[in-house]
Order: sequence, then C-alpha cells, then structure tokens
Amino acid sequence: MRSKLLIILFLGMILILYTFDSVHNSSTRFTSSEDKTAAKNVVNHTDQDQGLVRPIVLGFSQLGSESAWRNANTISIREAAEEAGIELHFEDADQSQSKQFEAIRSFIKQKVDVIAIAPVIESGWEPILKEIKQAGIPLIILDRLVNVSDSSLYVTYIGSDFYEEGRKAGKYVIDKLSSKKEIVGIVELGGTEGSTPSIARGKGFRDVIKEHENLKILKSQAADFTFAQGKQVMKSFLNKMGNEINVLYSHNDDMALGAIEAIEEFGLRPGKDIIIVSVDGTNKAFEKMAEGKINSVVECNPLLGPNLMQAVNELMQGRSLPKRIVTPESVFTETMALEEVGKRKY
Ligand code: GZL
Repeated sequence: MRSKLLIILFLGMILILYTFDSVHNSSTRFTSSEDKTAAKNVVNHTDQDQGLVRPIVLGFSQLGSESAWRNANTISIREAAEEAGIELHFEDADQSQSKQFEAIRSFIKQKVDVIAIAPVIESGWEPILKEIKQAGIPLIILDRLVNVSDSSLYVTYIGSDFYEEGRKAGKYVIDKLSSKKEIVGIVELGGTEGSTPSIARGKGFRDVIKEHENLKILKSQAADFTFAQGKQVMKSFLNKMGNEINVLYSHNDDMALGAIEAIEEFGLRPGKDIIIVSVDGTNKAFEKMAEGKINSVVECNPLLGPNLMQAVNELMQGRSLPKRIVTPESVFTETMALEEVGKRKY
C-alpha cells in the first residue's frame, strides 16, 4: 500500500514539473520572438527618444548618367555615403524631371531623414518641393539649382559657380586671340536646355566677350551634355559655316570630345584650325589637351560626395548650414595638361 502511495506521489511530482516546464518554455518561446520584434522596435524608437546611433537615411535623386562628370559625381556620392555610414537610397532619373518627382515621392513614403536632389533643369520644382516641406523632410540641392520663389523650401545649395566658369572660358578666348583684329567666329555647344550650368555658363561667357566686338558668336545650340549630340551638332555647324569657325566653346568635355571627332572628319585640325575651350576637366579632356586638340579646360568639380554627407550629418545634428556652399575650381591650359593627365580623379 505504502509503495503504491509513493509511486502515485512520484508520478504526480513528474506531472507537475512537466506541466510547469512546458508552460514556461512556450511563453519563453513567445516572449523571445516578441523580444526580437520588441527589440527591433525598441531600437528604432530608442533612436528617436534616446538618440542611440542608427544610420541616417538619405534619399538622393540623381538626374542621370549623361556624362563622365555625372558618373564621377555618382561615384563620389556613393563612396562618401559608405564612408559616412549614411544609408543611401539612390535613384537615377535618366535626365527625366518626372522620374525625379517619382523618386522624391518614394523617398517621402519611405520617411527618409534627408532628401537631396541634383535637378536636371531649373523650372517646375515649386509643387514637389512643397510636398517635401509638408512631409517635414529637410532638402539639400546639389550641383544644379532650382528656380523657386521661396528659397526656404531647401536648406542649402551645394555646387559650382557656373557663371564664373563661363567667364573663365571667355577670358581664355580673349587672351588666346588677343592679337586678332579681324572677326573671330565662335560656335557654342550648350548643355541641357534650361539647366543651371547651361544658362550660367552661356551668360558668363557672353558677359566677358561682349567687350570685344570682333569676337562673334555665329551659332549656339543645345547638345544635352552628351558626346553623341556634341558630335552631331558640331557636324551641322561645320556643314553650314565650316571655314568661318575659329573657336568652339563647349559647355562640357563630353560634347567637346564628340565635336573633335566631327572636326577631324570634316578635315580640320581641332586645337589648331578651331580653338577649343571646354568645361569639366575630365581625364579624357586632359588627354586631348596633351595631344593639342583641346586648348583649355575650365574645371567643374564633380566630387561633391563629401560635401553632401557633411551637410547631411550637420543637418541631423541640428546645426545650421549656409544657404550656399560653392565648390573650389581652377582653369587648365595646354601647358599644364601633361602634368595633370592621369592625376585626375575623374
Ligand atoms: C555641372 C554639371 C554638368 C557637367 C556636365 O555641375 O551639372 O552636367 O558640366 C554634366 O558634364 O552632364
């Protein structure tokens, strides 16, 4: 009898222990998974409440990949984001403003911390910038500018002084042809119509050469900053007025490189029969300058990644930024070309 009682007691003990253990484990299992979700949420929420470090999320709308300059600009931004530990959401708009608008609306939906845009043209931005402001997301303008009545729609504009670049190109032409008293025929390959660099480089150049009556712009046409269109438009210039052309002013190197092919196919010598001044300062342009086929290149610095990430970090630390951040640049001529070739970072 006594042994039966002991067995029943023992079995009862095992049953109680088993029941307790299975209840505990299942709640632990549930709790652990709940912990995982909670932990994730806690990390996200914590960074809002207690400032724990989590990656800053930057949404960047790049206008396209039309030129060597643009590709160098994109590489600089990707590398600088990596270096800064900033999570970069990058969208390439293939030079389409409506694709830039789509990218910006997706950044707003993703609730990114900061939005940056390299606007393909200056006009048409007011409504979408108001949507960004409505969403409470700070905006940085990079490279080119937007034409808006309310500049409070963006925090800062980081980019070159394109007007000064145009002036530098004009000054080079004046110096190079100072001995000429007869008419000097100039043709101009413009960048993307309505873009800040194209508008400002054209104005800066004209404001400088207008003092010299013998310097005449025979023809100016947009060629969208691309090699192919630069070659095509230069070919049309040559067919219309080949022997009157003494100077080509190209708003970027890619179009100048295309024009060089057109000039050689036409039977003239680039850099000699036609003086060529270009803008950007890509390594390929320096190579042509070293060959004597381009006479001068005005630098336009695409390596804006570090500037952008510094601005994003300072913004997120609550620091104020200047409305305008100008990138430093130089001018190069044939004499400097050889020592620069191969040194260029783009
Ligand atoms: C200038 C940039 C221009 C370059 C071109 O900052 O926007 O666009 O000069 C590029 O090469 O395509």
